[in-house]
Amino acid sequence: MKTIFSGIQPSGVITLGNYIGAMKQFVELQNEYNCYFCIVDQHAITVPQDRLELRKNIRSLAALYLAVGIDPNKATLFIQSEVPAHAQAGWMLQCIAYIGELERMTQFKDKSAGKEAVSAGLLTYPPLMAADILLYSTDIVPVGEDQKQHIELTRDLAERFNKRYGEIFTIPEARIPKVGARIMSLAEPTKKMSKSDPNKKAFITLLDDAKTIEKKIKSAVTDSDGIIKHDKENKPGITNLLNIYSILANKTIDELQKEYEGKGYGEFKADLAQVIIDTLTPIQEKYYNLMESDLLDQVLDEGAEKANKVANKMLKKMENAMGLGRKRKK
Ligand code: ATP
Ligand code: LTN
Repeated sequence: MKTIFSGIQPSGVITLGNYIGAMKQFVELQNEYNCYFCIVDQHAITVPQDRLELRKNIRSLAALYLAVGIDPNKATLFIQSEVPAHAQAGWMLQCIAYIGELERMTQFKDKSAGKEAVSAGLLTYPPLMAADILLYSTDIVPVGEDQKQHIELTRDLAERFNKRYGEIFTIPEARIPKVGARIMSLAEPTKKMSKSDPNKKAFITLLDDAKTIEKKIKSAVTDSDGIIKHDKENKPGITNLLNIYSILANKTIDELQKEYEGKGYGEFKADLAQVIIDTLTPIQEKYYNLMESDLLDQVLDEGAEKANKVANKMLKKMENAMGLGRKRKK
């Protein structure tokens, strides 16, 4: 069975973008692969986080993983900081990564642009992500389009390590969905929807209530020509809404364009809001039940135990390959 690894940052409540680009795939993949899904809290602290908010977001993300349908009997769900091997392997990989290649990462450029103080962690984040992936001999990494560059770097680091120190890493591949790999901001449809966007109108979270969803979709930026047509270049707003609609309602873009021919944005947006509400309502019901149960801690404890076992084995191999520590008798 091939292995899958993916992570989501607990840097806010996850958005429709995270759901469509990543989480929805996880649920489908867990039946066919040996899956590890991680709450990457150490990645979240590359930008400032309020400690209480962070704690809340970690727990909330764990509950959302389960609420969307991750089955802990099939997949391993765990928190990154509860498996110390990630930070340890991350350090070793930092030592084989070059500053130049880290500076070229677009996520680093975007997140550091215009900031006076940028943490060193924001720059060295990709080797930690590489460690996440490589520790589990991952074959496939399901992610949204924005992570493609980080997976390519992971492959480069793995190949460099294998060449220098011995073939211990599996070279992973990104798996990016054909549609929905880049859901755009509702406020600026040429920018990616992001859970840490300061403008709350730019995204819909999985926990938004019906009224909020209606309001946010109603105020989503479109254009003034009134035609519901998929045209990324000239109509990025409507195109983004069509993509969301198509994925959540399981209808093709063609079907939707026909259905809404001659109809206005108002009607289209009202229907789309309803489709989103219908998708999120059952998830939210499960979520609130989970937040009150003890199941969450049990799942995370078991997940950490299993992940630690697998990760520590690879960590030992890495230390051995690089010559760290002492040689030990078995
Ligand atoms: P942040 O705003 O804190 O940087 P984010 O919303 O970009 O966070 P991540 O936690 O970095 O989300 O990403 C989790 C997963 O969701 C990744 O696989 C990422 O590629 C995917 N993803 C993030 N934003 C989108 C989007 N707008 N469309 C599709 N997939 C996305
Ligand atoms: N960098 C990713 C989150 C992330 C991840 C990973 C994704 C951290 N480690 C390992 C896949 C595999 C992000 O910002 N979306």
